[in-house]
Amino acid sequence: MLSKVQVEEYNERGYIVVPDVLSRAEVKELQDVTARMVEESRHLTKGDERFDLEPFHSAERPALRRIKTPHLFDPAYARMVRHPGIVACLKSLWGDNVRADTGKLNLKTSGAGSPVEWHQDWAFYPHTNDDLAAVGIMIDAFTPDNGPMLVVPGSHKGPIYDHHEDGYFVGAIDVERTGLDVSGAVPLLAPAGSISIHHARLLHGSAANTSGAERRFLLYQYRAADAWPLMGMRVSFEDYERLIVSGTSTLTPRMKDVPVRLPFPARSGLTTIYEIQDKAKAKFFASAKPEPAMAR
Ligand SMILES: O=C(O)CCC(=O)C(=O)O
Repeated sequence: MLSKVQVEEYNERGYIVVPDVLSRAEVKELQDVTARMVEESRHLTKGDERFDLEPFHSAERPALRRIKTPHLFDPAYARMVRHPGIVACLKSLWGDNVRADTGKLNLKTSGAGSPVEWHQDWAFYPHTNDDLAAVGIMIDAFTPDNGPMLVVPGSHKGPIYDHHEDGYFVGAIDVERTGLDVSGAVPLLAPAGSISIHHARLLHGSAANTSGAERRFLLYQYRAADAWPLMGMRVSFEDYERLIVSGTSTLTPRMKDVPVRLPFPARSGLTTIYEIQDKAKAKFFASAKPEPAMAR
């Protein structure tokens, strides 16, 4: 669980990093299963329901930018959704009643790894109130040069920025056009086995991985059980109720006066943030391709 000081820090800054939530054995298991997944993608030439491939992916150098809904594909990932250390932290923030949403694993392979443009998760999935957060499990150490997540402290209390371009939702903020000030951004740096919790309205993004080390980040989304999705449920009502990880559900959503702009219209056939943001013309972060010498 979080201390009173940690809860205050989260409420004030919109994020918190908690070290040592996972054991070494849990981290090792996640590293191993992830390496196996990358190996399984080796002969793919395009993404599928499990994998979003890096643009430079090849059989010689298999590289994923995302494993989609990893909890559906391996029990080691699934166990993390209800990890007691994680659930205890969320209960400290919102009380007993907590519901999971979905999850993803963002990989940034050494010497490359796609950036994630500045955005607010809330722009993708607004709810009836904003007690929503993403928990990021650091499968590797997050260091200044391996593309750690960057956050703008306190920005969860500010506006929801425009994530549209040319009339379409692109899931990214045009920093220049909107005059967004990201000069106060800080990187979330911590050893493997730590978690970050970031508020759904917090501004965040990440640069390419220019280091020689992997950066793998397993992200699960959670919400207070009385926050209901304005975009509708992605699953059946019965499955939605099964997403409760602590306490009980309710059919009475808690309503809060929160800024909302729905992510419509959306281009069809795009599933991951990378595919959606690829369509944005304005880019803040530079992409990186692996040096030929780094092929393996
Ligand atoms: O992987 C990262 O650094 C950022 C992740 C993120 O913001 C997302 O996938 O929505």
